[in-house]
Amino acid sequence: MPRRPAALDWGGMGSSKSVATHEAGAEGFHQDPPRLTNTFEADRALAEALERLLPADLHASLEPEWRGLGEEAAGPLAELARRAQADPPRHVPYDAWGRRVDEVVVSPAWRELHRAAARWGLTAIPYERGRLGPFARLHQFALLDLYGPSSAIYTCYLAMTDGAARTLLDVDGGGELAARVVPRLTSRDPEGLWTSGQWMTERTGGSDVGVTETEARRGDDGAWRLHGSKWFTSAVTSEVALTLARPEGAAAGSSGLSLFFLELRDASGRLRGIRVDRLKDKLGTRALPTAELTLDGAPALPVGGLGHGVRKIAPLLNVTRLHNAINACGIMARLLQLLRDYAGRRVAFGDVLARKPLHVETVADLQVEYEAALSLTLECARLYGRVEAGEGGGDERAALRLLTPLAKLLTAKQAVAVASEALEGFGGAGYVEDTGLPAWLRDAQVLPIWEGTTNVLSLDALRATSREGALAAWLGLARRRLEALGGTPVAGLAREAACRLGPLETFPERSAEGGPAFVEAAARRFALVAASLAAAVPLLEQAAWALAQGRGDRAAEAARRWIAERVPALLDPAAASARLGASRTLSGLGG
Ligand code: MFK
Repeated sequence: MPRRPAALDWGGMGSSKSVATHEAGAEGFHQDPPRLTNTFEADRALAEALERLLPADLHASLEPEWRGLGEEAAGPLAELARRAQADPPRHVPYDAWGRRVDEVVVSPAWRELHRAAARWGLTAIPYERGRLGPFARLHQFALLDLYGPSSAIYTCYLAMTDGAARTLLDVDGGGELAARVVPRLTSRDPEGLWTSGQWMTERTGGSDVGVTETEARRGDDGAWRLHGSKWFTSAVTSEVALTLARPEGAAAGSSGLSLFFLELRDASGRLRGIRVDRLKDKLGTRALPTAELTLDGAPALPVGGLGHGVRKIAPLLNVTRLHNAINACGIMARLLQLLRDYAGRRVAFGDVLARKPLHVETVADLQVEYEAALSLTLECARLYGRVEAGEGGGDERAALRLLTPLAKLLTAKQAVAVASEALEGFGGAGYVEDTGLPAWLRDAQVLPIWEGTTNVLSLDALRATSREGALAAWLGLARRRLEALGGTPVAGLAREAACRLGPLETFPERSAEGGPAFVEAAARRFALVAASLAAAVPLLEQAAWALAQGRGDRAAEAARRWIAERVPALLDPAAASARLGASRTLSGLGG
């Protein structure tokens, strides 16, 4: 049997598997499909990052969980995800006797994925403070990286549930509501875990939430009821939801909005003042029920008093954005695993793809994308865990505020690009539905859209920079960490990365000279450069660690390629100003 060449050993710890060839039986040629094995054991980048980031004793105690979930993800969970995607949710508006019931029927497999999430503690871990301290988010994110690609995007429920728990604790910390609901949202009991929706998008827009039209009216009994409609509500089978509404008479704009909590059903399971108008017919995430809703007197409770709804729901946004990032990582990891396996099976031009230099080169480039995405996302998880445990200083909190939108926007774009290239790596099979491969591209495409588009997040990064001093805080931390790599084999690369931080630092000041239109037009470039450099810092640390531990030069090569080839350059204000003028002409959107 031919051996897999070293160049394709980038990812797998168990890559000694022999290479199968195609079979040519009585029916003629047919291809050997890609196969999954333990997804944790196949992911060296994840395993080594966790080894570096966690104390040895904690790492040793948690590794069996990652290995266990990696085994489940390769087998039973992947099968549940396949069944959930093949049996999408249905809206049943009326029962057989004409009564409006608005049931959303999901597949049994979907419910099993919920139970598995509870068993693995996927929304519980960050709130079990005593157990893992500042490392809780890292453990949770490692598990999500493994569970996500075998969940048919059940992770959407988990993201919003985690975000709702965080928001209730932040906004209603000592209150009765948080005390009653958070334990349900963070339960490990498969039958007791509640999930939460996050209803923000209305017909007026998903980005410009300040124009929300839903009204909150207070009845004579003092209770609040919501009237309006919500245009995209994922996870509509959840028990509870957080949403925004404008109390009657409140000011226009986002500060006049209030944050409300809803329990969706009464004791008999019927929706309370909520009508499901229809389920969305989406490009991807087809196992996930996403509905249009009418709120017709839905009972709701204000969270943390009235007003400043957007500010109050922000913790939820920040949590779900980080979940988005780890989902993006999961998709990339899974496709790389499948590609590597397939490359050992698929023969073309007389040899397996694994020995075709151009194929090897292509897969290696995708691995660089994944390692950068994972480094940045785990960096956020590390910081978030420290902040939640009260160990992160003000600088770390501010840096996290910036890195959160950056991680979301960068990794989402990477996931779409990697999914597209990976499908190409399977040739025609990547374009055929019953291989299951096209779903990856469809699902990846939601990642840059929901929870803030790339442009909205670029503007959020600027907001965090100008209002919250987040850029300065992160730059300070990044410089110190790059300096600490002096004397290691990656010192030269660290110096190069540090040099590229300079233009970022002066960007806000320089761009302000160009006026508000220029600042806005340059925001995406700024965000992509900052995100790429934010990924470079932990990538370099990982590389230095791997070399020091004798783990080979995989991580160093990923860091080298990332910094040399993938970090874009900032435009200087004069060039960018000229570019904005040219963009108006080029786009046909005004001279
Ligand atoms: C697999 C993973 C799945 C993930 C789950 C997917 C489920 C899908 C469900 C959805 O897609 S729900 C819809 C998601 N919608 C968004 O993400 C909204 C996108 N739009 C924005 O993020 C806008 O930037 C925003 C609505 C926040 C703009 O609002 P405003 O009110 O016009 O902006 P403003 O005035 O700057 O912000 C109001 C306050 O919130 C300010 O605080 P102050 O009142 O103290 O001045 C901001 O600093 C604060 N704020 C805004 N964003 C923040 C934030 N604070 C912290 N973090 C943030 N990210």
